[in-house]
Amino acid sequence: MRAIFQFALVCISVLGFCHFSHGANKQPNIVVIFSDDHAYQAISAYGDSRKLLQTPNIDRIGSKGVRFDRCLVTNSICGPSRATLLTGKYSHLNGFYNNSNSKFDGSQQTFPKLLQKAGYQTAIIGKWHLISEPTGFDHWHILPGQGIYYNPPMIRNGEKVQHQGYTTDLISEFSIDWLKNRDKSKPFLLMSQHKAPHREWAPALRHLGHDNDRIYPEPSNLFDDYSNRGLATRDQDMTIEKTFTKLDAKLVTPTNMTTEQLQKWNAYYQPRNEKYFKEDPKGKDLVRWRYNRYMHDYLGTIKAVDESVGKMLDFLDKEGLAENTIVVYAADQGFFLGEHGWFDKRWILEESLRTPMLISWPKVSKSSSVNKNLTGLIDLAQTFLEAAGIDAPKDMQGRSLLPLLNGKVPDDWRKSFYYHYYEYPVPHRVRPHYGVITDRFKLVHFYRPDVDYWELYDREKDPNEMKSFYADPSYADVVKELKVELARLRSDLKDNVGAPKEAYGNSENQKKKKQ
Ligand code: SGN
Ligand code: CA
Repeated sequence: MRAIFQFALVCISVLGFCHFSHGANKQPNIVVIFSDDHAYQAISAYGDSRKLLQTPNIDRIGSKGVRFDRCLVTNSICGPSRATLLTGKYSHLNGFYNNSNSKFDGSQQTFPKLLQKAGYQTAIIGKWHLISEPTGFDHWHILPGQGIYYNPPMIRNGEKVQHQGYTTDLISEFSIDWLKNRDKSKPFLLMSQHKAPHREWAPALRHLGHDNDRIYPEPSNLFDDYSNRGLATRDQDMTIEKTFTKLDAKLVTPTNMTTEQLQKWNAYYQPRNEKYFKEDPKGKDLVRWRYNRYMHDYLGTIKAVDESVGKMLDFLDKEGLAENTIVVYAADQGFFLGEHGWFDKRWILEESLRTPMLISWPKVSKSSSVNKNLTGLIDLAQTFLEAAGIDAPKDMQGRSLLPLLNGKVPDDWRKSFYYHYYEYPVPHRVRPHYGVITDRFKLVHFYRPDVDYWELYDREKDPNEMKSFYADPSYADVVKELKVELARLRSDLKDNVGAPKEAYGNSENQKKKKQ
């Protein structure tokens, strides 16, 4: 009798342990690998027609899970997009509108805080860019501001630290070290956030020359003349022709390298720069030269990011963690790789609105699948909470992607998506605009008094978004319907009261920072 009683006690305590601890793998681990300005055109899994580069490791996430083809951002720049990821809310509710004078209110609700409260160990390593100190993380080790590519200073749990090496490699190393030293009895959230491939696109020394001086295929609209669209499109400051600097072109050297690093850097760039000065290209030839330099450098930085993803996936495999770990690869927004003659982002146009997103959770996700629904980074907070068995707070504005991970799209999945960009005029002079996006159309309103007009894009007829159909009478019904839908979204999402003046940034601050 006593033996039976003891046996029952053991069973109860084992069951109890399984129920409450991570031992039973109830709650998944979460690894978010988040890069800065990574265009989907520069991930081989997305199959860009230019075949810009191979990213075998990022592609591995897609082959174990889902490639999201229409993952959109709510406001296509860094800080705002990151604030949306953390809060599951648009800029007008989380208060972070722009990169120039917004400061993240760290006392507000975020998904890392909710996971932490539910027993997760949480860490963020790499680019943060939200001005205030991170909250909701047991461990944080971040780049100040934008961060730099070589020998970066960082801030580790409030303390300044100086590192030697290439930033992408360091972030990768620190991320894996944190995993090695974690408390193994708890599930974890790790946000590993790269600086690359952000401007000024400085590759690792081992990747200089990665493309053997390839001449890259050009996008068909590299020489866009901006006709058939409004003033905002013509009056921006983000062209390869006019805005690209000497630093972008590597005609001057970065300032923060060691002598040894600089030697290797110069061994690659100097002879090529001499050739450039000798040939002294002008007009379209100059744009073409810059475009090729841009592609070499931008794609070069991604090589290190891809290697870093490979190391992380290998580590999870080796530790037996892969099966019950959600791995997300995404960026804070998309990027123009010469389309419309541009670099940078900000616009509601496809290249900057869409961000790459690949998610695997082998225990749940259907392998090698592709999702074409309208999704967003704003959906990730609720996705993680649902995966962890936590009820998402009602004021979050996305929707869990969990059903989509195994191919079940709810009938009432969204058919339209709302976008609102603010920062103006510095940098890049992109006018504030909001709009509604559907599978086929985009209705956009540039709405400030200096420039106030509408545009309509039809991606079926005009996939490169070279023309506004707003004034075309045959689209009158589409415009009418989309205006109703836009008003509905603005009201449902509570963005119909007008933004405060500060939402648009502070150009004086920006100028000072540049000096
Ligand atoms: C810097 C860049 C801009 C870029 C913003 C925002 N200029 O100001 O080109 O648009 O960051 O980027 S730079 O010459 O200083 O690199 S974001 O990714 O942080 O939003
Ligand atoms: Ca960015």
